[in-house]
Amino acid sequence: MGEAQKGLLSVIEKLKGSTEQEVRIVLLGLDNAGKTTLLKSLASEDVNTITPTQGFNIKSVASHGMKLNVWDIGGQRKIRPFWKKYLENTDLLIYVIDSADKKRFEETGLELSELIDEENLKGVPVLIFANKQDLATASPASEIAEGLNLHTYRDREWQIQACSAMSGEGVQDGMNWICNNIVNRKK
Ligand SMILES: Nc1nc2c(ncn2[C@@H]2O[C@H](COP(=O)(O)OP(=O)(O)OP(=O)(O)O)[C@@H](O)[C@H]2O)c(=O)[nH]1
Ligand SMILES: [Mg+2]
Repeated sequence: MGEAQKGLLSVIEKLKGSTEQEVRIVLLGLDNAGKTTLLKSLASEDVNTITPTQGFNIKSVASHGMKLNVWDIGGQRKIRPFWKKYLENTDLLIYVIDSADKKRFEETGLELSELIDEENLKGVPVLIFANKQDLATASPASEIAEGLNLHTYRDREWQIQACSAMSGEGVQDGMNWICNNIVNRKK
């Protein structure tokens, strides 16, 4: 390839890069819900060596021609007060629930309803992953949706998706919803 062609190619590449849509996603949920496992699974990384998140992780994942910048923030009780600091300019919230942790359904529901009321998340679409469906004791997504009163959410798009971050099952279905939703919103 000649120098002129190379130059042209790099200009085209730069233009392509600059038009690529960037999307800011925050990934929240109680500790042990499986947020980091989900993030690693999205990035096709090993999911077997994960430890509790003390601060946050961020990864950029390419999907449907978009660049998804995903912020995974630790869910331990002592870290939750910091969630609010990450919500500005969020395009989408992913909320992860351990579907087998029935003892904490109420707690996770309260945290979600507080987030939904945040000014910075006004009208922001939310995808709820009913995670750990591979466990025999997991509640079905429909039951979790009912417990969370999702049908009362009228000010935003929402979706609940059953998944296993560990096996990857259901994760892509959730990502498809995200990408279709964002594409539709920007039209
Ligand atoms: N069986 C099963 N275990 C899972 C699944 N997803 C995550 N886990 C396990 O749940 C535990 C917690 O996962 P993490 O990804 O660290 O959870 P987290 O939400 O990031 O937790 P914090 O960083 O403390 O907020 C780990 O032992 C994971 O292996 C799943 O789909 N199925
Ligand atoms: Mg984590």
